[in-house]
Amino acid sequence: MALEGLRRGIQGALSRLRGKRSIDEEELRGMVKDLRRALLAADFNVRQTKEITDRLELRMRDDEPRPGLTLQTHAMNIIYAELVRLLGEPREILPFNQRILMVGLYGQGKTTTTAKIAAWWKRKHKLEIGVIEADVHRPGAYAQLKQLLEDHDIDVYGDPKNTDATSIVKAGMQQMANKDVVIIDTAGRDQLDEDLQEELKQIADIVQATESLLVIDAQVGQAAGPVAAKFHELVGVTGVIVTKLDGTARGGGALSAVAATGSPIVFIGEGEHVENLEQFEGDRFISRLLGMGDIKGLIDLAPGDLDQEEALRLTERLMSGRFSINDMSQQMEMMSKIGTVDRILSHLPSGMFGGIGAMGKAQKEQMQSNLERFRVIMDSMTSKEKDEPTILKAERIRRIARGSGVNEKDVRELIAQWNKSKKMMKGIRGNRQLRKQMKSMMGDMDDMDLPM
Ligand SMILES: Nc1nc2c(ncn2[C@@H]2O[C@H](COP(=O)(O)OP(=O)(O)O)[C@@H](O)[C@H]2O)c(=O)[nH]1
Ligand SMILES: [Mg+2]
Repeated sequence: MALEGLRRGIQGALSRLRGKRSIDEEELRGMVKDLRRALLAADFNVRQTKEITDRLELRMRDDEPRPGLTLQTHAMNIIYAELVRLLGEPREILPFNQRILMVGLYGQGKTTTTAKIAAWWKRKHKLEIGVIEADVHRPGAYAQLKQLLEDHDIDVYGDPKNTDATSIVKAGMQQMANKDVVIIDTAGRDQLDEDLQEELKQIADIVQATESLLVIDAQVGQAAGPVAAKFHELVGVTGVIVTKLDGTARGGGALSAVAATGSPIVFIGEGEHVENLEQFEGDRFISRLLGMGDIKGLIDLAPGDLDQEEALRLTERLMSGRFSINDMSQQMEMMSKIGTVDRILSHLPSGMFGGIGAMGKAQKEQMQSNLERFRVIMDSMTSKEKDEPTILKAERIRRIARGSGVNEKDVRELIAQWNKSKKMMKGIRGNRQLRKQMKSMMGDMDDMDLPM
């Protein structure tokens, strides 16, 4: 996930408090220093860093932790609240009757993000979506956009031979007139120069955009603030997308600098692929960053045909104590719809699988391939067997193996996995703190007592 370094830095700072009931001056100063270093390394500016560390120091001295809360959790809650405050209020854009103008400097990820947003809404809402490629300065922009969206059933309009962006936009808007959403990708420059400004203004005039979304590469760090302010002046930015958060340790700078301009961050990009887009909400982002998990974000990753109610019900049932192979199968089904194990793990509380870091690449790949094989095996089980896996003895195992075309060993492996998952679920239930986290994540985030 993004900002891995910051996560480790904060966790390192907090680890000084592990198991402690009180803290002495020297330890407190050490912790504050660790936190300062982690924030600066993630490119938060000096003033913001000072604000956060000062508040932490003050509140660690003055605030009495709530009864039952460890000192470490207390400190984590303070850091959580401060970071969420820094990132500002979230804003969701609903994809109905929208004409969306994408703007930004050269190479920031505009074309990629145009495709990502179109695909995101298509996946979640099954709407009619059209995109227009109006970058006439970069040869191949149209082909790039078409290629990004080739499997997505989204109309792409462009005219690679035409060098007049405004006429492309006019024709495109006509062709896309009855779409629910039209997204217009524009050209960028190294600088926001006169020519580009003029072209953008003309396009904006034709489009009469309902939203103007600015795309900024996280790599630019603090400089994202002035860029956002400039574009805002020009076209009235209604939302910002910070891209390439996967590729830089310094993404905190871009996020916080944009938030400080008052333009809401609406999405973040975390990879080159069309599906590497996430809706941005500061509290959820920070919750994940701190290893508290983000169940709602996890569900966001899923396509529209994953019943969210069902997903929450399943999670609740898993937490309640019963756990059949049916439940495991459903859980796996849900996981595979959502995506790779990697993405799922980054949304779960870090205590859940003994910490994300504890799971190596090979292990993750193993889990992914198990998912696929297990599904085949489960198809050959009766519902009674799935309900009461303890009845699975040699003869049934043989039958299932034959029915699903695998070795008996594979079937036994599935049973072993079920046993392991069951134990893990038991472990989670037995872990009061983790249980509370799960509960608060599943409940309404608004009336959430800090998710600990
Ligand atoms: N790692 C990573 N690469 C990205 C992301 N978004 C875009 N890119 C890459 O950045 C480069 C420039 O992107 P592009 O969409 O062409 O930028 P544009 O000039 O603003 O349209 C391409 O190689 C993209 O694949 C992201 O979120 N993460
Ligand atoms: Mg482009």
